[in-house]
Amino acid sequence: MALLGDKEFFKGIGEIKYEGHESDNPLAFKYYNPEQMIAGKTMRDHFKFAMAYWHTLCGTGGDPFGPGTKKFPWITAKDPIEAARDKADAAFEFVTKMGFGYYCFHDFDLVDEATTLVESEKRVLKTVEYLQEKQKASGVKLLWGTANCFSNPKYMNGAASNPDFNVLAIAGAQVKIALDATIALGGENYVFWGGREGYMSLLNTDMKLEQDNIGRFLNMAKDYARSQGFEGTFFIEPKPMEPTKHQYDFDAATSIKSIREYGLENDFKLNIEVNHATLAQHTFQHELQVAANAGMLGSIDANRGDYQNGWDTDQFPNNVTETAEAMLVLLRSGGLQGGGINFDAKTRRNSTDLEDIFLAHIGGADTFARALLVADAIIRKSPYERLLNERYASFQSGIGADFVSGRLSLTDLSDYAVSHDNPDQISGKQEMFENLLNQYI
Ligand code: XLS
Ligand code: NI
Ligand code: NI
Repeated sequence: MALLGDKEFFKGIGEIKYEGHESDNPLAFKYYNPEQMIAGKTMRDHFKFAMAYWHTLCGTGGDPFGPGTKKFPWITAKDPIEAARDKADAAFEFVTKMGFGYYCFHDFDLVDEATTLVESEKRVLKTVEYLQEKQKASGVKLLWGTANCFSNPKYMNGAASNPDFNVLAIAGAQVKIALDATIALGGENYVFWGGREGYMSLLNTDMKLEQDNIGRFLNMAKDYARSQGFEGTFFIEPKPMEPTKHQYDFDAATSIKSIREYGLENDFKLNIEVNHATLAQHTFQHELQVAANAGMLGSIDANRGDYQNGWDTDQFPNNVTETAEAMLVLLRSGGLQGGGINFDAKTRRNSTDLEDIFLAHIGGADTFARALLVADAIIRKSPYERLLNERYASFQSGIGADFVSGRLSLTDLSDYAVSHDNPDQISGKQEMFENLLNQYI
């Protein structure tokens, strides 16, 4: 491995290699084999795995009942720029050792926010210079950047949806800095997750003005980025609740409607997060399919929720069955448009060894790899496609095909129905489809 920084933080851990599922080495991939070809592409290119700066390098495990538990050796320097460089060294050491090609960040994951916008911008730009060097030395790339417009108490009433124009303007300045940073680093995409864009009580909320303001704000951000030469894709990341009770980008369907209403459909797609899907009472695969149907399946934030509790636990993926269903959607819809698979996931508060961060990402990558192998085998070897097609056979010829091509009126339906009003009962065969999935796992 090329020497990337002055300090090595993950001592004793080398490059993580593919060893196959017979291997007992916890620090090896069992299924993720980056060079393996699946459906015409390497696994590496299907996934474009990315590390999330915030969870992996910033979150030390604090919760409402106690402080952080993790002693990260890259969070020690007093000087903010020195601390940012240490963090960048840790980031690139980790991504390189994992053999992942990408990382993602919020502006103030990179470097601590200062007390003024001007000073904050200076800090971000200085850190970006260092990241440019790191990217050049390692070949690691930026999957997407974003702005944290939700942590600072200024944003307690929202950012672009804030009832106070002053706060909206500050959010604009912050997004401009984050866009500049993303562009300077050759970022392939830019994400908007609506942190506190939503409301707690309708009594004090002008919902229409707030949503229209978000539309104006997103258009400004898009126009600015394009004027600066950004050619990547913008993503909206839906989430139904948390931190606000009613988040405006509730789910994929709601976000697609907003994107079209604001006239952003040529520039925006969706970043679908597993745990956000399940919080919205949908499955992950449902959200992927909704996005794919609109031509907006852009990227994935990979994690999983907890079946028993109702918040964003951001655990690492390990449910092969759920992920295999998702990979079926991915393969059948032609893959991600511009994005990749970002592990928006954190190790548990009591997982305190630095090694645990590797184990977690290995497990996540292997879950996706195994799921992709299963989905690919189902498509190639099983009767799945045929069975699915057969279910809709009545639309493929005769009067059903006429309906699909728009040649029938309601009277035509009625005329046909009077002589066909006792159709055969056709089973949905759900259990057979489920068994097929099981067979290939
Ligand atoms: C929070 C979101 C966040 C976005 C980036 O729930 O998942 O981490 O991915 O702002
Ligand atoms: Ni996310
Ligand atoms: Ni999340």
